[in-house]
Amino acid sequence: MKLIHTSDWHFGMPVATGNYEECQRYFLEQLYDLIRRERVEAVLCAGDVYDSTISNAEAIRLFDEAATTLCTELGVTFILIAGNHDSAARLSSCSKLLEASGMFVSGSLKKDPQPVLLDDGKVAVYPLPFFQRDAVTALFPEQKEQIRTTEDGAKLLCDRIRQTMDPKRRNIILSHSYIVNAELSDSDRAAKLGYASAISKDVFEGFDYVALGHIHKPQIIAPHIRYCGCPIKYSFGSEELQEKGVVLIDTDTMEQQFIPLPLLRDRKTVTGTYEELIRREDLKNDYLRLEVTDRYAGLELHAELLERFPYLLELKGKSIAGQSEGSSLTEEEVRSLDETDIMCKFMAECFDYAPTEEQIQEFRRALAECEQEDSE
Ligand SMILES: [Mn+2]
Repeated sequence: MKLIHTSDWHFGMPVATGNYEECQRYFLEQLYDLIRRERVEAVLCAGDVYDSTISNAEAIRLFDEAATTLCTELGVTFILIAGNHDSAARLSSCSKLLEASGMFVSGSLKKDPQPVLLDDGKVAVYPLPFFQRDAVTALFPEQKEQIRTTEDGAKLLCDRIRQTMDPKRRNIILSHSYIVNAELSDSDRAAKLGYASAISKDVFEGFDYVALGHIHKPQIIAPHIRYCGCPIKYSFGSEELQEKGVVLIDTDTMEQQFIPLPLLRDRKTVTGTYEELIRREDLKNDYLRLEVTDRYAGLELHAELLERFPYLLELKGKSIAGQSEGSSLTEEEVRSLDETDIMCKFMAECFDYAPTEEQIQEFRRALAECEQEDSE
């Protein structure tokens, strides 16, 4: 049978020009076409269906429509796990009831996840929703001492699956996790903060295929372990050059194929003079970061360019005298700065002036208040 591995839809993600709903709808249409064309029988979504744990009404409606189309109209089995962006409880609401319709949702972590059997039992799909170490120690308090990291937890859970799994089946695991040395994109916000919870690919030994979610760049970790990546270009930088799509798997041969899917809107960083940029008719439908080399990036220029390029998200102008060329920062630089440094750089970049001493004091007061609230 054929199945599709997808992940990180991030329904409800906001963007300066609104949200990505029309792009996500376009992706779903491509997905449905592929399912019909290839006679796909199951769709596996490895987490982050939603962008937020408190998803908005539009995002819920979109997910509702997608799930209904997949299970009812196209008749596929839809298996999904919660990612770190999803609310495990909300996502898995009515999950027992939904199983009758061919939808299998795994929200919070289970001691012994039961597989979803497909193709008359020839294929078993084990759902391993996103978790951190604490979730595993809560399930196995007697082994708390041995479970020191997220990786220890993942290994324990996979060991338990391995004990009962039938090697005659094609055993597939769905996991929302950060594998050591996976390559990140700028839209991997949460993953960047989660270096500590990275796990080794070796915990998945013995599975025939590991369908990963969490990291937005499609990539092969080992021949049978891969990230399909998110279906839309959610950030600038390296993600601009990535191909987006899904992975098609034939469980008879275990052959995998990355199927690139066309995007409604591409995402581009374009540098040029004002005259060069305004003549670019080809950029009207894309998400843009424009770098104008011969003008300052003021509100007026921004408004003018936005009229021409409705999906303009970022604008950079030439830097003012005395400032170093190019005011953007690398990630390492950001990590070496404290909050006040970052705020000063932000002000300099957006408004072309450094904050006054009074503004800095005000900022520190506000920051202290937030920290106070956080610790309460
Ligand atoms: Mn994600």
